[in-house]
Amino acid sequence: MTTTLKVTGMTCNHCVMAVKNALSAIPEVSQVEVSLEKGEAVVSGDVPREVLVAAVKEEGYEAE
Ligand SMILES: [Cu+2]
Repeated sequence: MTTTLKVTGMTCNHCVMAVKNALSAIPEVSQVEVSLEKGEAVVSGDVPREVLVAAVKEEGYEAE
């Protein structure tokens, strides 16, 4: 299962890494691609969208 999230608040590669690490830390997540240009995170893994959104928000960014 792949989930695409709109992530706002990312301004540089550090932000991208922070979001990527936060999502990767979820055990069920197998792969994460984060695009700064698109403001988007594509997450592979059987994880409810709310859990992914919560992880991004915990890192200080907005996701929907
Ligand atoms: Cu940054």
